[in-house]
Order: sequence, then C-alpha cells, then structure tokens
Amino acid sequence: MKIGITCYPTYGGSGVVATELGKALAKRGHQVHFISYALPSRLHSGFDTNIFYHEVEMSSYPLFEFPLYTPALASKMLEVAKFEKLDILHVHYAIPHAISAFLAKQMMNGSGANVRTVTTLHGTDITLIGLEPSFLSVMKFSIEQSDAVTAVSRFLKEKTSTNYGIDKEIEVIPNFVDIEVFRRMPDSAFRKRVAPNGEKVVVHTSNFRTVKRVPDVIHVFKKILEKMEAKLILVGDGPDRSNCELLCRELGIFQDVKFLGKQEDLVEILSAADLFLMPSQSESFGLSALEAMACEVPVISSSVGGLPELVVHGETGFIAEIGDVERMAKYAIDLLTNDTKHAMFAKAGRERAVQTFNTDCVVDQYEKAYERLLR
Ligand code: GMT
Repeated sequence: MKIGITCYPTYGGSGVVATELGKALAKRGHQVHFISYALPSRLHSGFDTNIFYHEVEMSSYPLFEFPLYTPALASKMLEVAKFEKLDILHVHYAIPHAISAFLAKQMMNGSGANVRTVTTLHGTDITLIGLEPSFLSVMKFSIEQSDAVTAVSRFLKEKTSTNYGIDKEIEVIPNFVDIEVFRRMPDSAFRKRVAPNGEKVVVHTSNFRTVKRVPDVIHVFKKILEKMEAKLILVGDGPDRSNCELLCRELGIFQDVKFLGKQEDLVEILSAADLFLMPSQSESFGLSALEAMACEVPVISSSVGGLPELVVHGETGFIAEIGDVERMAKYAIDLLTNDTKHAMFAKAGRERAVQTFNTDCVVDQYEKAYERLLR
C-alpha cells in the first residue's frame, strides 16, 4: 500500500505513535509518505527506501495575521496523494489534520485519484481543544467525513461519541511500543551516575503542561524522601518547568531532583528507574507509562481517561484519584520497600507490554483497518 501520514512533528505522543507506525509499515514493505511542517522528531534523517518526507511550505504575507496551515496542508496532501498515488491518507490528531484531509479529498474529486482517509484521535483534540465553541462543529463534521476513525482507548471512543454526538463507527487501536528497543538494559551506567549510593530512582517524563500535574510528582517524591534515600529524574520541558524547579527549591529537595530537559535516549533513563509516576489530570492513553512498563518499571498513575485500560491496579502498578498525593505516595513507598512485590510488578508490566501493546500486534490492527477500506 501507499500510505500518507500527517502528524505533529514535535515531541508529543501523537507524533511518536504516527512516526513509529509509519516506520513499522515501511518495514512491512508499504511505501510511507510523511506530510508535515517539519521532520517528525522520531524520524531521524537518513535514507530508507520506503519512507518519504514532504514538507508543507508556508508562505507569509503582511495581510495574514495568522499562519494559514490548514489550506497549505490540504494542498500538499492533494499533491502527494495525486502524484504518489496514495491509497490511504492517515491523519493523527484531528485538529486541523482531519479538516485538511477532508479538503484534499474534496479537491481530488474527478481527478482520478482515490484516497481513503483515516483519522486517529489521540487526546486533547477531543477532550479539550475540539470542545471549544469555535472548533466543535468543524471537528464533528471532519471526523464524520473521515472514511475510518480510530481512537487510542475505549475512554476516548466514548468521549467522542458523547461529546460530539457522533455515532460513526470508531475502532479502538491502542498505543504501542517497540519491545525490542524498549527493554531494560542491565547495569545502567546512568543509574550509577544519578544514584551512586544505591538510592531508589523515581522517573517522570512529560511535556510539563498543567494537565500533567508535575507538582504532584514532586509532592509524592517529597513523601518518599521522608522514608528513604531517593532521586527524582524529570525528563522533558514545557510551561510548568520553572515553577516545578521553584517548588523543589521551596521544599528543600532540589539536590535530590534532576531536571534533564528533553532527552532522546529514554531507554537508558527508564532502565535506571524503580518507579514511574503519571498523576495526569487527563490522559487518553499514556504512551510514556507504556514505555516505562516495557522497561520493567511499575507505574503509579491517576485514574483518569485511558490509564485504567493500561495500568492494571495491583499488578503492573497502582491507580489513585487525581490529586491524591497521599495515596500515590503510600503506594510508592509500599513498592519501593518490598523487593519481591516490586519484582512481580516489574515483570507483569513487561509482560503486559509484550502481550497486548507490542508494535507487531497493534500495527496489524491498523493494516487490517486500511485493507477493509480498500476492499
Ligand atoms: O492530546 C494531547 O495532549 C497531545 C497528544 C500528544 O500529541 O502528545 O497526547 C495524547 O496522545 C498520546 C498518543 O496517543 C497519548 O498517549 C496521550 O495520553 C494523549 N494525551 C492526553 O490525552 C493528554
């Protein structure tokens, strides 16, 4: 098949899923064309015979106060679909990609090109941004016009139906992880550097937006520190980072917290971890928690969104109410002080990643969805 993929190229989970999907499809012999305004972050430059990248050019003009990305993207989609003879155009994150895909398809009418559109809903496109009055109608319309729609969790599927009154079939296809890449490295050199005296290591990775509730991570860690020697590793960057650094200073724990900023090699960091915290306010799936599980790191998360579909309470980690820092800390201390239990949780997390969320089994589901459309 010839498949066009559009996503946000930045560090977000939807871009990661889209890029890893494209890479896996290319490995299976499909021709994959990425269409975006920049090279997706996990699509490192380098030549692959089945992968192509088409950049959306944006022209500026004094009259335009705001960039006109939606029509520029639609034109690029049309160009690629027509000249590369795409079978499928798969967009990740509905705003504005599903709208551009709809426009591109309309423009193709009568041109001989016949592309099928697929929209994958990821999270705040449905739960937050799409609900704004200025977007709601166009979101509902563009999702309904898509030839197939997938959502990354049952939670997100239900939210889409109820929030937008959409009764179109939505297939749940979860996030996935490359279990060969995301596997625990023995004798982590990184661990020796960050926790040289055998301290426990707690990790959180995110884009430091309010929705991630990073201050909760810090408060949970403070309570852990009251019981044992430990280090907190915070990976990523974003609007809340400065406040979080300030909070660590105010709480007098800054020397035990490392802010690493954006990092490429997550496996090395996760291989040093004893525990992963994800206390989010909203999370339609929680890809970074899955990556932690694949590296044998138990997860303590909030109970929102799709997280209970990923984290099995009492088996691969623990789940608590949003903001219940006391309970999260209690669970954390329990796991960090009980080696046998910790080892069981670590093993169960890895097994769950391998059995349910590995790239092969999830990419099969996308491939089958494409085949159904082309039949
Ligand atoms: O929806 C977002 O906030 C952005 C999006 C992204 O691009 O990072 O994240 C969502 O998509 C990921 C991949 O499917 C999911 O793992 C995240 O849970 C989800 N984020 C939220 O729902 C907040």
